[in-house]
Amino acid sequence: MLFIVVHNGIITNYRELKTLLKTKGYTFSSDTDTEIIAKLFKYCYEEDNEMEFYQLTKKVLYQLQGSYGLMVKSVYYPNEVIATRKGSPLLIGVKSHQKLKVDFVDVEFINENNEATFSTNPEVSIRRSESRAVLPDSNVPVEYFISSDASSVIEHTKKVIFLEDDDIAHMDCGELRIHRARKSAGLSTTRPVQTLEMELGEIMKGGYDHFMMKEIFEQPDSTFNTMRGRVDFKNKTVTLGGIKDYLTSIRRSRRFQMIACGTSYHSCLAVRSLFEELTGVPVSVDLASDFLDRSPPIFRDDTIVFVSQSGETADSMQCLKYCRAAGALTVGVVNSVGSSISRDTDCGVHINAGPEIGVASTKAYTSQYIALVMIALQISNHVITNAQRHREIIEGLAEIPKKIEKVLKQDKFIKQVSEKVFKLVN
Ligand code: UD2
Ligand code: MG
Repeated sequence: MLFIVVHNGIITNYRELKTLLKTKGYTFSSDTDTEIIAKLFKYCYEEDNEMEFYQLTKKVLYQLQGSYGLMVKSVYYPNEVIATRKGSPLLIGVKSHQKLKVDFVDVEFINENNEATFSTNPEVSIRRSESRAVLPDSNVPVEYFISSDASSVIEHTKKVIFLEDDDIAHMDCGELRIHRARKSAGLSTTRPVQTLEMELGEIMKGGYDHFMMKEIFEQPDSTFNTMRGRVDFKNKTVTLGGIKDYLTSIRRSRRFQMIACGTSYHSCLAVRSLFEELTGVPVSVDLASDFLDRSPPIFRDDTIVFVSQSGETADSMQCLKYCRAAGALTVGVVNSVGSSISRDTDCGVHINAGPEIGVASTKAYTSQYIALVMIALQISNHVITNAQRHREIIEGLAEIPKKIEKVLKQDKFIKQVSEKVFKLVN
């Protein structure tokens, strides 16, 4: 194991790369796209083993297509770690017992013209010594935490650096430097060390054994929070600040396309018939991966709805890029404020369910469903013949938190029933 890789995302040209590496005599022990990354590192290293780790990484990234959050270690570079991203989120938590000397890290541009060559320009050494990096002094160790999500880092440190696409973070004996895989115009040349606002308590398990349990039991609150300030239960109206300026365009659409993955996809399926009933416009629901495979025609007057808890779902992000390029109106339904999908959609609705840590989605699902119902209500509230139906639905929404509470109160009973049922099955 000469190179160790941790990978989140999908390498789309891995078949081509695999074929190439096979012709060079490489063998593979898995069918994963991730394995080709490690092998490609080895291949590039054997071609030229004089390079620094970040230069080698640059060379490898030049070959990769798709999306990745990537961490790499190697026996050839002891005490060094690489963290890099493209299309998948990645951040570095910085923990030190002493106050950090810098509150940002400069991005080091070494080779501005040619992405694939690594000249040893004399300028490099000057730039290096001038640039600000996290440089621990030998007595005060610094720890780094590499993660796709701030919530997993927060129990260790609140100081984080969010990497941008194509950033290569190089940690070497405690020093952290950030390089670029390729030149991109207009991008900031520093990465600030940010302090997370999130409180530890907000994401801790709060008395439950599992986050999933906690999140299931949060639903009376989370569903209410989704509607808070948006549904006027007295006057039976809905106002979504996030889409109200786009209503004219949305109502002009002859069809809606919903795109999501996993549980979010199911919330789209669940709401589809109500959406069609209220808006009178056909609604298609697609898994992001399926949509990408087909690359179906998208028109300028289509409204495309992207549903994602994290707002970072790689496949959905790719669909978003595709639909934007086609000129369609894009609407996000997202839990994480500031996430990629939230930022890159034209407009949207944050579901405000609070952080969801459990991998199996629970409270995000119920809040997505409610958000989508609210969107359907808002889009169709200019149609007078809908008024009575709208009132019924809003009365139904008002009851959801209490009804969930009632069900959850029966958890002991539900457990007893399931224990009995599963015994029968066994
Ligand atoms: C906004 C504020 C909320 C409160 C409220 C007062 C934020 C995040 N929300 O809530 O804190 O001050 O106004 O009326 O500051 N968006 C997208 N894509 C998405 C999701 C959202 O583009 O996937 C946009 C949306 O179009 C809007 C902004 O992000 O411009 C905030 O969306 P929201 O749903 O949080 O908006 P709202 O009015 O409920
Ligand atoms: Mg993978």
